Amino acid sequence: MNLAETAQAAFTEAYGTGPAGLWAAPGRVNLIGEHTDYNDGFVLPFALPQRTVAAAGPAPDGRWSVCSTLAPEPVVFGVTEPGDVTGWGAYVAGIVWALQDAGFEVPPARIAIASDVPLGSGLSSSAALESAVLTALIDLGGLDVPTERRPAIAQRAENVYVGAPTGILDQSASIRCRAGHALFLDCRSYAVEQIPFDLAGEGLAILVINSNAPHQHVDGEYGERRKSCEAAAAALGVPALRDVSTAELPQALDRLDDDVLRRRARHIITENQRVLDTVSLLRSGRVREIGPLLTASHASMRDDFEITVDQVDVAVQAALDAGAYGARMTGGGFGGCVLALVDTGRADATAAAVAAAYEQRGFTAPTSWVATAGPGAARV
Ligand code: GAF
Repeated sequence: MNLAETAQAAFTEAYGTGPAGLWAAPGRVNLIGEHTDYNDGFVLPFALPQRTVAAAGPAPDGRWSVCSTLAPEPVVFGVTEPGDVTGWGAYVAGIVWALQDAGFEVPPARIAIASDVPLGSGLSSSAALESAVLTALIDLGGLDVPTERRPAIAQRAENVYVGAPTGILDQSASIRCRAGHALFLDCRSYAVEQIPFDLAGEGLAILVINSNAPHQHVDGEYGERRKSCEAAAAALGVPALRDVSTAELPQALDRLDDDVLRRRARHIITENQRVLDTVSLLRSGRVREIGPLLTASHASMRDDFEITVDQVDVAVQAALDAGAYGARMTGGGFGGCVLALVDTGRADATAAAVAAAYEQRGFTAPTSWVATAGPGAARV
């Protein structure tokens, strides 16, 4: 059974009837631009082929029910406020709440979820869930919600209902990415440019390496980073760190008297520039040349933003030693995945080199695969 069939079967099993339709939304890899989103900056994700499928149909009881292949007993809720539904169902209840809060009449629905986005690996499994449910409810209700508004609604579900202070990157990637493209997003204006990202044509591949490191202190550390960035922007008298250019960096650093704030700010300011530089290179087809930018991004996350762990640092170094053009952690940090830009023919050898480095260190074995840029959220 493929994923859509699995979701359909889960729906029928839970509710005793078939769904009205199936909607899918992908996880993502962020090529570059980490923690820049909540600083009003730039990001460059692409959608993974791995996705979350929501089988959905109208609910005669006027409420919302959601189950999944991992949790077959439906979570059921009526009109809802933040705090009512907790656990994984909060991501779904949050979408219903955020849509209603934005003024839309959300159709009561029964939903069943199936997903092959790895959970807790920094590949946006929660945004994939939110985006699949959001797209399903919008279509079921015939709601007029323009695509460019949708990520902010899903983000609000996560920020206010779930209580995670995340930016707009993941939901934008899941909803707005296109197959064969990376999404250049301005997180202040929400303007996007679809950047052609055909690596196979260049003889290149993005190898994704799941460090399989246990996520630790993710929520608290994420919130801390966000607060530090806001404190640095306030101290510099700008609305957000996006408003400081790399040319202004030396003076900005001089004006910050706290070493931690200085390093946090330096990561964001230089990372925004690396996104812009990566986009320029990709626009002119110079794909291999983005490698050093990826590696510099990793060093900045490791040394200045301090969000990496040993497993991801070892994976990056092993990939580079095996000949990768560049490598970096992707996602929020404290575990998760690394991406490496490699010649297509070197993907297996690079994965093997990382696995060997892990074995030598006694780490849990990594999981690696070549990622291609898939489509954004849509009806299946
Ligand atoms: C997580 C968050 F959800 C995103 O908003 C973003 O900040 C990312 O970490 C880091 O770039 O995925």
